[in-house]
Amino acid sequence: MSGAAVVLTGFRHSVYTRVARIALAEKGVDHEYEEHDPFAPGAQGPHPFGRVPVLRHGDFTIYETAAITDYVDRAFDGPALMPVDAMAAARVGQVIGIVDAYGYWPLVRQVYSHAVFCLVLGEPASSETVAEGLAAGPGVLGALDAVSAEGLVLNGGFTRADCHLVPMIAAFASAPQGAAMLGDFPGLAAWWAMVRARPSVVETDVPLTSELPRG
Ligand SMILES: N[C@@H](CCC(=O)N[C@@H](CS)C(=O)NCC(=O)O)C(=O)O
Repeated sequence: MSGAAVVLTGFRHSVYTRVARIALAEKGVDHEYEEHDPFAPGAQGPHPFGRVPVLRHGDFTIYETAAITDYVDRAFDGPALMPVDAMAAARVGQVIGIVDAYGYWPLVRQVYSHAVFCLVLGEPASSETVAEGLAAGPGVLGALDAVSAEGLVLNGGFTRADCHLVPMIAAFASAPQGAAMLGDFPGLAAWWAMVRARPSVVETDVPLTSELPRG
C-alpha cells in the first residue's frame, strides 16, 4: 500500500496545505500535487466541508490536517514525527489543538489575511479585524512559548507539532505587527529562528504574489 500513488490536493497559499506538505517533505514521500482554491467562487473540491488539504494514497482518501499528518507519519518510512515519550506525544497533540482551536483564526485569518494577503492581492482589508487578531495573539503565543520553554517539543527535535505550527507562525510573522509581537516571546521566537531554515520549511515557502490563480 505504501507504494501506491500519493496525491495532495491543496491551495498554494493555504497554511493547512503547507502543514501537510512539510510532513510529506520530512518523510521524503514522493507525491503529486493538485491545486484547488477553496475560496474561489463556486469551488468544488474533494473535501466535503469545502476545505483543503485532502490526501489520497491509492484508494484511501483522508482529510483534516491532523489526521493527514498522523497518517503520513505512520504509513511511510522516514524519520518519526511523533516522540515515543508519552508526555512529549501529549504535548504534540496539545500544540496541534492550540493551533487549530485558538491560533488559526486570529493569527492567520485575521492578522495575516488582513495585514498581508489582502494588501498584496488588492482585496479589501479591515484594520479592525487585524486589531482583533492582534488582541488574541499574546494568549496564543504565550501558551506556545510555555510549551517550547518546557523542552518536550518545539525544542529542535522535529515533530508533528512543528509541522502544524510552522505555517501559522510564518504567516503571522510575515505581518510586521506579528513579527514584533513574536519578539515578545523569546522561547517561541528562538524556535522560529531555528526552524525556519529547515529544508522542509524553506521548500514549502510559496511566495505571495498579486497573481492568484483561481480554479
Ligand atoms: N479543519 C481543517 C481546516 C482546513 C482549513 O481551514 N483550510 C483552509 C485553508 S488554510 C480552507 O480550506 N478554507 C476554505 C474556507 O474557509 O472556505 C483541517 O484541519 O484540515
